[in-house]
Amino acid sequence: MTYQIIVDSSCDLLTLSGPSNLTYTRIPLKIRVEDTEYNDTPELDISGMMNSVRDCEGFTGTAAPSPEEWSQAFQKADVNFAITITGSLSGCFNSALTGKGMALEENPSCKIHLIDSLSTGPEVTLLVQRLCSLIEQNLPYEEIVTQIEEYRTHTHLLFVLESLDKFIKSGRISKLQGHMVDLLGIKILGQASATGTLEVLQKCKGRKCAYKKLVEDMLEKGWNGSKVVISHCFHPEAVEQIRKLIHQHYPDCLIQVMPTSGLCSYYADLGGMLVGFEG
Ligand code: X90
Repeated sequence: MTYQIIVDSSCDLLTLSGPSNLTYTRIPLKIRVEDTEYNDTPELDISGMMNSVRDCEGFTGTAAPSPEEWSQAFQKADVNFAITITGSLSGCFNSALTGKGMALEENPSCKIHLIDSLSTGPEVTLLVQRLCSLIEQNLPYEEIVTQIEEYRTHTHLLFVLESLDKFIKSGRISKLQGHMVDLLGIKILGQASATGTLEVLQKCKGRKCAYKKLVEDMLEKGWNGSKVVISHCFHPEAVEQIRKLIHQHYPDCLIQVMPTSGLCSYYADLGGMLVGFEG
């Protein structure tokens, strides 16, 4: 029996080490800067892409993978688990759903469990790693589905962003939510809401305050020192600040750190911090 975990490139995790019958596949979203299209693969020069976005006076935007791309991926294994970025902000989930239908038409015996993460980045990484360990334990398909569905009810995503510019421009948050955030020095502490939208929790004066509030909010959400995943957009110093705060509460807490993918970098922008954890 061959297994596959498929994500879109909103998941920052580039490689996964698991059992030999498990493949990890990441389907790239696209980032458009006027006439140039960047494929969000591990080879993408994210810093170069971000510079061209910054310097662009015309159109920039992103696009989800096509149903065909999902369908082709689904046909590579007997059992597939696919996780997408929140369907409330992206067409990825719908595209994967159509792709699933296409793949099942080709091969009705292949198994596909599709998950709308209602989130992105590090929370998806947590789901991937949990799926990997469930597959490693040789559990039956139905049991893996039950356990991952249970697990995801207590994972969370918090983030600190310096700008909501891309969300406002692309109409992914309301003008009201985006209101005031471009004031100098204001950092936004937010969360992936229960329905998979961007929810602003607080507007903080300065980074220090935002990171402190972030860790306080983790505790409020029932985090008790279990694994934390941090994705950051070119901001290693902030990772260290958050690491210190986390270790003040739980000195042995395991913290996994990685750079944001092209897609998350585009939206989170320079200095953006995303934190996934179990509540
Ligand atoms: O389909 C597409 O073109 C992709 C659209 C993606 C929009 C959201 C990207 C979020 C990236 C930014 C901070 C976290 C916000 C989480 C809200 C659920 C990361």
